[in-house]
Amino acid sequence: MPSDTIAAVASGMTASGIGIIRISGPEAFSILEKVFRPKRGANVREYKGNTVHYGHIVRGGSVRGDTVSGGTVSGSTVDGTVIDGSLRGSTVTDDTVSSGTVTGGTVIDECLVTIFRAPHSYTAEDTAEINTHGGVFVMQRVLDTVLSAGARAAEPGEFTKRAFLNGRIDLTEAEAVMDVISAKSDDALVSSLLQLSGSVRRRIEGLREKIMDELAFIEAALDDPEHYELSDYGETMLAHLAPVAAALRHLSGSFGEGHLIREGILTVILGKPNAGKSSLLNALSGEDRAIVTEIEGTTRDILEEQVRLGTLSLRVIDTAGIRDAADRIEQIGIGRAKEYASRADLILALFDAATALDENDRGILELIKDKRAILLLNKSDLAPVTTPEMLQAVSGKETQVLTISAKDGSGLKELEEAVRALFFSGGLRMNEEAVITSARHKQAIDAALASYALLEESVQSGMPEDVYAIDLTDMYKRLGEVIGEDIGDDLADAIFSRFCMGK
Ligand SMILES: Nc1nc2c(ncn2[C@@H]2O[C@H](COP(=O)(O)OP(=O)(O)OP(=O)(O)O)[C@@H](O)[C@H]2O)c(=O)[nH]1
Ligand SMILES: [Mg+2]
Repeated sequence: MPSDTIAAVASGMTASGIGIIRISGPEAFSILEKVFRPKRGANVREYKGNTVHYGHIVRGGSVRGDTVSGGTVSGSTVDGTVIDGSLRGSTVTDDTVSSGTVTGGTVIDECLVTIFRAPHSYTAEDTAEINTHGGVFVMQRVLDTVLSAGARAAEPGEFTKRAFLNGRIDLTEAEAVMDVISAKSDDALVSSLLQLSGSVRRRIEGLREKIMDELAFIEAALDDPEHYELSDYGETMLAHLAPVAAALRHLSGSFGEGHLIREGILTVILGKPNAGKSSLLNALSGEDRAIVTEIEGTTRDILEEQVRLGTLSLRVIDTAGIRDAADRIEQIGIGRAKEYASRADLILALFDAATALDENDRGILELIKDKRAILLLNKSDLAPVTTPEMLQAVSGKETQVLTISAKDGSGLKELEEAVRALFFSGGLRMNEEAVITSARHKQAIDAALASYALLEESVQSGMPEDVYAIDLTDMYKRLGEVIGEDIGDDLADAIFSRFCMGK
């Protein structure tokens, strides 16, 4: 159990309305006492949990054990350090300062302090959250003050790590916290909130219990052969465990989908020059991200944008128009476009309804032959030279052609539905199902399945029963890794260091 007290800015380090400095650990309240002067005198160390207190953060004051009154802090510099400009010259008056309250010192900022008493806090430790004004400079000053009063600067993710080490959350929940913070779409948020609520943990725990039942029975029978009959138990055991293996395969299989939910679908827009690729990127992102002109070959480099399409998240890549270009820079751009296309999850192949299909278009159809692609006929707001039927005929693909206009945004709703059908056919039943989104979870589950395969082999080749126990133990341990049992310190450090500061 951690023994020191840590502090960090828990809100982002950018100018905003409110900044939060979080202090957690056994000394949280005695450190707070040194830096917080409440408006109404009260013993800071004895504040009740789940209460909020108004006052000021001061630096360089001293904690007085006796009661004084009329303590006045003016805006002048007391300990030689600079005071936050907005408070300079103002007067802060404490009518009554009771026992255990800081006196003197420089006012850094006015604030609200929220008190959480162990174990009812995020970390399960004594925690104080100081809400200050959200200026970067002020937050840094308040944090510095807290650190010089005895707290240690927290590592990224250390608050969440403590919640885990103190047993308040398991590892899948801790990882979900990070996913919630970085969720880029509604689906990603729903899946991480589900994980945070323990859906993956409960699923894994249920499966582990069944494995433990078998293990316990075999161990008992080996210990006490007079009372437990083990002969031919192998087949019975496999029959008991078949649903466990099926559930594990299902979980492992959900990773592909989970990964797409979490990272976003890598979507590459391909098309001949002037088809409207950059216009489509702009329409999807709702911003003027890419340069659009009527000049062919406008885009030369790759441009990436995270886009929300309904509840989906896409990483959309705009590329240079594909043609037989003489220009050297354009050639390089086209090379990059092809390279991205080769590793895309999805290609949006864009065709220009206002021009005739040409060799460049045929080249693109050839390029996407074996890829997951949606054919889009753009500029539907103009008089058609190429119709959907003509494109369909040339493509020879079963794929349906969608008509869109990057200019007026028509057809984008249908595009969303097409993407959803392509990737999440049958829909995401996330309310009922645990979806694995972490590569680490998948690895551990696959390792458990490998142990299960060994177990099947042992049974089929008539190995003695004590061999079963080895594979069962291994399965049990591997699944324990998912929820954070039996994980080494290195792994825990690696996981939590991926968190942002202050979480
Ligand atoms: N009317 C109409 N014009 C469009 C539409 N989409 C794009 N355009 C126009 O087509 C021209 C080319 O658009 P871009 O988005 O630059 O095309 P691009 O495919 O990125 O072109 P390159 O970067 O040169 O490969 C611009 O003049 C756009 O305004 C559309 O849906 N309707
Ligand atoms: Mg372009």
